[in-house]
Amino acid sequence: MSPTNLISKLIPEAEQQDFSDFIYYLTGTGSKYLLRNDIWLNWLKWCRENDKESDFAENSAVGRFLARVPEMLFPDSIVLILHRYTMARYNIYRLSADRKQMQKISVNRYLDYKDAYICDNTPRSNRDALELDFLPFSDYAPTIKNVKNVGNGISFLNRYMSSNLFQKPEDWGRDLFEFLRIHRINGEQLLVNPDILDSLDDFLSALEETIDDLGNHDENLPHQKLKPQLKSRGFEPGWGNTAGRIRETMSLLHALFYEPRSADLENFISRVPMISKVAVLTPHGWFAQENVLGKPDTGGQVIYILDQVRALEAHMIREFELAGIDVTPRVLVVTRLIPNSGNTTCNQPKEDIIGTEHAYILRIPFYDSQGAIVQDWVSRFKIWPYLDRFARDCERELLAEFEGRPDLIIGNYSDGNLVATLLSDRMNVIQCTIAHALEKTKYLFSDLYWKEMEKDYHFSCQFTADLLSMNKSDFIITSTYQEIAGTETRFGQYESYQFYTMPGLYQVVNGINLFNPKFNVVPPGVDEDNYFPYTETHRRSASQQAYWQTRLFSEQSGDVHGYLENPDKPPLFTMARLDRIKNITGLVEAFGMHPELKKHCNLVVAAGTIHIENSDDAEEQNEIRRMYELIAAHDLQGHIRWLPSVSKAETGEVYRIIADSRGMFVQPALFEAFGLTVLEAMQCGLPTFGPIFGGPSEIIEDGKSGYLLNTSQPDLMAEGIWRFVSGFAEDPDKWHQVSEKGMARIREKYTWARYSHKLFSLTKLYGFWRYTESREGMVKLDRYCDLLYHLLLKPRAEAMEH
Ligand code: UDP
Ligand code: LCN
Repeated sequence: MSPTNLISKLIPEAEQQDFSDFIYYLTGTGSKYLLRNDIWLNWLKWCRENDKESDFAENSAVGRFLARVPEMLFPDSIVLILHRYTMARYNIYRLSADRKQMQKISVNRYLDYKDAYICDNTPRSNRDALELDFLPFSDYAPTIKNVKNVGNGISFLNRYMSSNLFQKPEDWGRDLFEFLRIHRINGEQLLVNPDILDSLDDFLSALEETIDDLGNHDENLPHQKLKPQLKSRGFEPGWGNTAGRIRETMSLLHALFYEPRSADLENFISRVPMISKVAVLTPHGWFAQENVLGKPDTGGQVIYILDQVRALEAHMIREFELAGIDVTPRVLVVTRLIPNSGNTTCNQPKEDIIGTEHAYILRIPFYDSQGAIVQDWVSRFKIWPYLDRFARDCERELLAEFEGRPDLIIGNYSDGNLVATLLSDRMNVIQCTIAHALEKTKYLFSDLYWKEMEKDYHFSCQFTADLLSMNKSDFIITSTYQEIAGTETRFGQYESYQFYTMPGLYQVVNGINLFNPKFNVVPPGVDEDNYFPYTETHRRSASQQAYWQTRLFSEQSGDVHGYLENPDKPPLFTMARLDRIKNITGLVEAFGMHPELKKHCNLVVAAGTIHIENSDDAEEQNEIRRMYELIAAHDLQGHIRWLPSVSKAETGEVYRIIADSRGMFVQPALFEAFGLTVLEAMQCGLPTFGPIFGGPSEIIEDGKSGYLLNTSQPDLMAEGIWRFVSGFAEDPDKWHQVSEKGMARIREKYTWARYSHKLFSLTKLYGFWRYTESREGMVKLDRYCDLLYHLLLKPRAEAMEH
């Protein structure tokens, strides 16, 4: 039976000719493969050229269909269309050469086409490819049904476990009781004395009596005074620091056993002091507290982790205080020791983290295959051969430093997540994954053209490591929802791992289940001591202000390029690493090509270095060259200042000075996984522009708390900025409105206090889940991942060294 022709179902008859004409137009562009942005820009162009009415592009059936097409492939005379009919769900269509027949094809078939088409030598049906499929392991875990709930796994799991507690009290109630009975910190028994309370029934009657008794005490009575009485009943410390809090915690637990509501489990479990030792893995190194900016891969991740560690420690200190126990929390950031580390401290085995009491950086060297310590910095793309040994060394060091196992292992970025996975396996410790940036979405076509890119990027190792850690980790936190499942019209970063092919290596037909409750959105915050509104003048330092006022706009200095003819014009400011993806040169070009922008604004750039000989990174050197070319080509002298990167502690004041001059912050990246600078600038009160590609599209509410730009082309970017700047003339208050809304947005959604509360709740809830869930599925997944690690990833990584 031939497959059904779906064209009439998808495109109404009245628009079928437009659809056909547009596809014909696309085939005429000569592209083999188009992604969403190009498809959409071509569509807008086609509509203009064909005099379509203004709303046709967006509102016609063809427009609505195309808005949901992330990829089109043009093999021979047919067209393959990936249609994302709702978030994270797809149909794939094959359109016949006459564009009249549209038939569904399977994911396997689609990947075969891609293989065959991209690699001319691959046979059309690439049945030889290794097929990776993680879907069968999904059967062992509950799955979220509604895509709107993706990223809020904690609520789902709460509901699931609470209803189990209610419906199967004999199993789940016992599990919860056992979970509490085994609870110890640093060898000290907490909550329940297992010798006194050895059955669930005894425990529940003791709980009821104690709740009643506690009601007779002053609620502020300290725990110490109640200790003997509680102990005699079988209750150990950890319930609270006062009679009132102990009673509250016990009542929450009591309600869980008798009339559980979904929030009770999270409320109760988040009070249980379970975590005191946290290991944070970030192996690729160049991780320190000063002078580490400038390497291509030491940006936001370092800042994020240092702020995170401070927030986690502060949270644990407060938690132990409220629980009425005397425990010192410990957080260790484990990274690579680099003997040749310039003016940084990356060659020191240990470094205390400023602003904490007991957190420190622990550095462990990489060893090569001959057993010698690797002396120099190694790019994150080339560190794969060292990680297996590094993980083993970490295990030993962590056991020694913590005098036992950690309670939580947090991985960062692909390398840290892989090491966290290996450690979590060996030590049987709960694992949290944080991607920061999944390079697969950053580097377009990096799966299809992996072979060409392998020499520099080694994506075969990186994407395999990503698959392993995302599938194995207990929970994954992301900074935005779009990082997981994208937006109505754009791919999510994790979503891009659902199915893809790396021709000649493998085809992934189900790489990750986005509907697994392990996914949780937990956005980071900003360091509120450094980043505060420009209006809080009492907090600002006059001398720092004076210094940066001159440095930004007028100082003649050997490390600054350019001058401003009219320094009073509002500055467009940008600050980032000078690598390709940050697209600083795209902004310079946009500014240069737009006469009105040039007339009304100045451009101030803080990025990299102006001296090419000071850069040891090829990508950065290219960008430096391009900066000079653009400044000359667009005659920008008198309109631009280009400064080297700014040290972290100074960046807050820099944003504020720009805000004093009614300036704006522009983050022009081609793709930004999250974008800490966007948060920082908004928090300081700068109207902020960010790309529609990636995290900023979720941080900024377009037109309200900032503006989103299509950064793929300089003219589109310039137009977007000009729309706002030109609006000042009509509405002089506009700048203030956007500034206010931006600050409010960050205050509301992005704070480290909220972050740490959520992270610990997740750890505890998923800890309980790990304890109760059926291990059968996990064992099978472990075996599958073991094979992939030992037979595919490890040999590839080892081969890199030679
Ligand atoms: N940063 C800085 N000085 C600079 C450029 C950047 O201190 O000259 C900091 C910036 O304040 C932010 C981080 O580096 O905290 C960059 O993080 P983001 O998430 O924006 O990008 P990433 O570099 O991680 O891709
Ligand atoms: C890495 C990135 O590329 C940024 O987009 C993030 O903001 C940063 O890490 C912190 O998560």
